[in-house]
Amino acid sequence: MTMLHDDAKRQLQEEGWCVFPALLDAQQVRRVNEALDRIVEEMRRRGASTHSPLLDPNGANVRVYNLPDWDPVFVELLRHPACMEIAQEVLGEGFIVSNFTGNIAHPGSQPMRIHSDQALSVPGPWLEPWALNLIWCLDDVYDANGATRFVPGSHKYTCFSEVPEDIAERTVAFEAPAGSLIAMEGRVWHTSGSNRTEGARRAMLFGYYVRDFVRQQVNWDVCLSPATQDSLDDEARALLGMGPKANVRIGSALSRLTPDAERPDILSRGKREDA
Ligand SMILES: O=C(O)CCC(=O)C(=O)O
Repeated sequence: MTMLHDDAKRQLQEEGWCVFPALLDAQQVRRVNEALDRIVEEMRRRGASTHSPLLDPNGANVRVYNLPDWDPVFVELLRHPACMEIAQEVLGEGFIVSNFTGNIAHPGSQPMRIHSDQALSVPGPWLEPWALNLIWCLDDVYDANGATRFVPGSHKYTCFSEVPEDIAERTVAFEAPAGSLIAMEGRVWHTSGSNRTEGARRAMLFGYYVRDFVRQQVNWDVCLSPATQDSLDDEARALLGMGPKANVRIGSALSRLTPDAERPDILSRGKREDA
């Protein structure tokens, strides 16, 4: 099955984002939400803070990290066929998961600082998408409950000096029903919204994928418990960029281009010998 029809490809390329509705049915959304609730409950039981003061102005935003370590359902989400297809389309051959986190915005939550994820991971100029956020909506998301807000056209900014001063006023809220996936390439500037409802929760999960030469935000070999690591097959480990080898894909292709037999003589003789 292909998710990516021509219109979606065009929108991703021209606008930097696209909403894919109904990728999870109600039962799947419930299963992921239950797993998320269990994490928050367990964090509270352990006395771990769910407020990230560096990111959010107050504790109405509940942040959860290291999702693949908590429940296999999160690894399934990272490997969802639609995610693989979209990542291949936007990032091309050779992408890995840099991070996977959740942000549950409860009433009273306030926006974080506007940023692009690519600007957080690599220095400019940002000329191509080297990063991609694949965002799972676990509730209906809309302006009033604090849906992620993005700046249309901002994937064209190539450096900080091109970011306009009135960027906050240019933001627009994504709208998507629970079970949707929002694809937003790494150069799109965005922020969390403010949840101005009386009681509507807004839970979203952020799968952050990067080209495989970009250093990941977290080191899964360290963050995942031995039990989780044992549960992963080779494909999942490769997607998480795990194992002893890291940035070797481009190099292996280059060495195949220069077989020993074609090496110039000077290299095998060595300069000193000639002198
Ligand atoms: O929660 C949101 O809507 C945005 C979160 C985000 O951009 C981030 O955590 O970097």
